[in-house]
Amino acid sequence: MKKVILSLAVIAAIAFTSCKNEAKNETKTETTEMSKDMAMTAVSFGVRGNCGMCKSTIEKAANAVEGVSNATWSVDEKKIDVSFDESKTDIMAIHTAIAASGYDTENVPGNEEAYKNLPGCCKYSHSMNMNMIVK
Ligand SMILES: [Cu+2]
Repeated sequence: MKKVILSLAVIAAIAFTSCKNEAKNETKTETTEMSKDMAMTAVSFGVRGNCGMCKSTIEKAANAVEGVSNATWSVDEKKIDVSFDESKTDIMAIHTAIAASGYDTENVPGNEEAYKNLPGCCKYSHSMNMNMIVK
């Protein structure tokens, strides 16, 4: 019986220690992300598209702009979240790059030639709503 209690105490001690370590790690990660965010400008704007292939084309176009650190397009929201370094590029350059790949943004219509060359499943409707609110 004593042995059982002892081993329980050991397990509890280990669990407590590992919890403590986890909490420490979380705090560390948060600080790193925060300082990264401060150096970067984050914007969101509407971009039309249909599917996962659109997603990779749109994100590739945005990420190819120098100074863009992260671009994520949401198929449900028809919206892209972009983080970029304002000393290297601006929002218009990102709109233009996405439009050049054939996709309409809320400010720049997609390049027609590029649109024609999109795979059939990606030929989105030009009247599609953007910036959809999704729960
Ligand atoms: Cu597509």
